[in-house]
Amino acid sequence: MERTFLMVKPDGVQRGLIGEIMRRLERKGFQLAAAKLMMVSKELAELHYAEHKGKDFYEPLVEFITSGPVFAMVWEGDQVIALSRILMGKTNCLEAIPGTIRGDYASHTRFNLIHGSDSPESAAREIANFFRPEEFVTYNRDIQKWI
Ligand code: RTP
Ligand code: MG
Repeated sequence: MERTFLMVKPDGVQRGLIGEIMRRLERKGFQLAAAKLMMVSKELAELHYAEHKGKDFYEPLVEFITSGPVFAMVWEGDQVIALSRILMGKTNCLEAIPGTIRGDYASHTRFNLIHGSDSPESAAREIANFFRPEEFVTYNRDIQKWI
């Protein structure tokens, strides 16, 4: 069973898309393990996006992600890291296919609604950056045997 860090970005919160995004993740069969509405500090944004430091989109990205509340989540399930990236759609708005979250709702490459960890290593690092152990809830859902 994998865990991944997913985050509705400030554009998704402002546009009222938290529910729509969570609905898709729930119906795919993933289980919510932790979630919170929060502001991202400049320090946390720089830690989270450290791999992009120096790229031309880095400064506007940090400004964007700290501009308003985000909805931070940890989801779990078999292959949830790769499968949730497929539900999200491609980063480039011209490549995000309709049917995906970004393909259906995003029309800008920076303002692309959702972040998702891209590997098990990123997931572990990002989860630890955003959540403390006591913020997790473990529980059984009967639905798990069907998916
Ligand atoms: P994320 O990290 O947010 O899940 O997105 P990602 O893996 O699909 O994309 P990544 O390459 O990690 O880029 C991080 C975020 O930076 C913004 N971005 N802007 N050329 C651009 O203007 C550009 N490229 C990337 C997007 O918000 C992207 O999600
Ligand atoms: Mg990324």
